[in-house]
Amino acid sequence: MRYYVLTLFPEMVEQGLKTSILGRAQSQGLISLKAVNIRDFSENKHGHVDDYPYGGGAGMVMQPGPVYRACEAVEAEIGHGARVIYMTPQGRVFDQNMAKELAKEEELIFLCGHYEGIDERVLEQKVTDCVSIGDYVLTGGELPAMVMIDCISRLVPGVLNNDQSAEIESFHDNLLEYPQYTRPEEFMGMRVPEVLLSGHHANIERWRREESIRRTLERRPDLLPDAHLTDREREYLDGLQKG
Ligand code: 6GU
Repeated sequence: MRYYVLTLFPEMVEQGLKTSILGRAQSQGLISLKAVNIRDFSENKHGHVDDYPYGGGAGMVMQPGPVYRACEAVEAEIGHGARVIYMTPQGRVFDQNMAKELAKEEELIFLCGHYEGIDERVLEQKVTDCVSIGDYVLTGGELPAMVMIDCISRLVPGVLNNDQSAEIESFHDNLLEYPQYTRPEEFMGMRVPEVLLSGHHANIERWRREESIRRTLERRPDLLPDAHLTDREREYLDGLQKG
């Protein structure tokens, strides 16, 4: 997967994605990241890329020219069509299913706005997808683009080790993760659940599934209608709901 991020803050994006698993994935060539500074495509002698909004109002608007030229440069480098994802709170809300779809692409171009947004005309010309990461407002699109890159990258083959890869399926199942414990067996008087010390793998598996179901009911009941439950698990859920 090759990511291109059009931004006024390229070092923010590079710095944020060079640590840990994504840093290693870049070193291994499984993913690559190029953060392109939109300011480099200003034709203004001061390097300005924003101006006052026509019609008045607060704040500044990013001009279409620098964004257009930055995007053209990246598209020329890629050499064929690629999706251009504009990060905006007005977009479709990102989720795991969208991540799975986007992980199939060879390249993705992220466009990050600042100030009060980007001139609508270049968005009309270049953007294929408008995406938000949730119903709250951030100062710019960089953190949302980094969130998407993190989420999509862990679906790229080889980025997670085989041990971690099973975890991919957990959200897919529409259930929250079960609780985890490690040593010591007792912490501040609280013991690790006995079943986890039993070595009885079928019982452990069943306990974990039930904890996932309980937790999903408590914290995210909206997920349950699409969860895949066995008949016995459905009875367990009914029992919880009856109290
Ligand atoms: Cl994609 N951008 C901004 N500025 N704020 C957001 C967002 C995006 N998603 C949620 N809030």
